[in-house]
Amino acid sequence: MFPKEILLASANPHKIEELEQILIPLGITLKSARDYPDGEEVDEDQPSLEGNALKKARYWHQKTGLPSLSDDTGLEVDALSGAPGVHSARYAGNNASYLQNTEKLLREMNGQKNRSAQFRTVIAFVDGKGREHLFEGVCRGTIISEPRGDKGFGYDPVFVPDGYERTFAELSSEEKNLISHRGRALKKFVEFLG
Ligand code: ITT
Repeated sequence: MFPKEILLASANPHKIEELEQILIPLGITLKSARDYPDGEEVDEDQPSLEGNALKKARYWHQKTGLPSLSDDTGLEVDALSGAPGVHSARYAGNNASYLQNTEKLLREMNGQKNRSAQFRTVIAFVDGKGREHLFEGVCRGTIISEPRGDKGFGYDPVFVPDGYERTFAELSSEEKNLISHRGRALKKFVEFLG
């Protein structure tokens, strides 16, 4: 049985949009941190995506009593031993913009022959009874050297998913959701809900 209401424990409007696109058609009412202006920003200080995802979902479940879903995502680049990984949001420093993070990535990748990488999303779900569940989604691809496209967010303009020629930033959100790390993790979550 689908819960009637789920709290999306994210402050990232792009992520919220991608999550809404899949969950709203299931008839689930979605709330987010924006509905609770007194909510605090959860410090993402854990060493893994799993740890940060659980921390965010637990905080919002405790605050609201609602089943709460969070998403922690990292770009894991093979030639950089998995960096920026869990540090993807602040690769170029605290409060770095998407552009600054992407520029740093391209500098680190300068001259690299092996450009393979993956996005990995961990969704944490704390259900109405406080039980915790984790779902993972991976999307493999290649880091290109010149950004292309203006859709999506984050590192999308430099990531070409395997089997495609366009970057994530050149795909519609429907196309991205079908094959993306987040879309795949969400699919497992929806299957779990039954
Ligand atoms: P919340 O924790 O509030 O959900 P956040 O932006 O801090 O939002 P993450 O720590 O999970 O989220 O994201 C890390 C960074 O990874 C994010 O700032 C983007 O730069 C990048 N990122 C996440 N999902 C992405 C996607 O689908 N496409 C491109 N980049 C993405």
